[in-house]
Amino acid sequence: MGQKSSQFTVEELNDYQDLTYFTKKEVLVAHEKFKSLAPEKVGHNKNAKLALNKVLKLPELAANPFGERMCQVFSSSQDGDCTFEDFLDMMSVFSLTAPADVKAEHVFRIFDFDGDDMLGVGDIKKVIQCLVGELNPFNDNDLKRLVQKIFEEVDFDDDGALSFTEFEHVTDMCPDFVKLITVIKHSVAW
Ligand SMILES: [Ca+2]
Ligand SMILES: [Ca+2]
Repeated sequence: MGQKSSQFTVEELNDYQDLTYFTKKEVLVAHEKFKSLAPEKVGHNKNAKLALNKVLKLPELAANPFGERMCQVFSSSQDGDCTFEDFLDMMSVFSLTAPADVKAEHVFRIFDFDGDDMLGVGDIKKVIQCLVGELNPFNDNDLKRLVQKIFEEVDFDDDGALSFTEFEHVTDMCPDFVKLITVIKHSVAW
């Protein structure tokens, strides 16, 4: 009596703590955020699936140029709709406590728009377009040159696509790319 009731059992919280980079308390904070997006649904089903447009109302995602793409990557139904568990995974991977290599792996998946496990010219163009948004300062030639420059720097085996290993070098060699990744890290970090 008088105690705030949780929608989770102790076992569930222990499991989430083991499976994420969050403490139990942080799991509950994440759930409060998830619930605030659709209290009527999540209030009686803690793991209710929310439509992509609801999830994107989270300020951290709304402000992120890759918000929609991130939801798609973490969505267990692969359409961007997220259950709490999908949402928790996403928040956890981009939290401050998640290791850099885990973040890099997921950034790679987010950038790999066509899902072929390589970052091709088309993927990198989309990444740049997401970043510059509607204020696009590049014409087609600028964009082409920029992509060319990136590939000259980091496509070590000259196969016209970046593998994950090549992508890992990007952060060292090309400061602009570091910025891209930091955008994601910072806007979701909390
Ligand atoms: Ca690809
Ligand atoms: Ca390559």
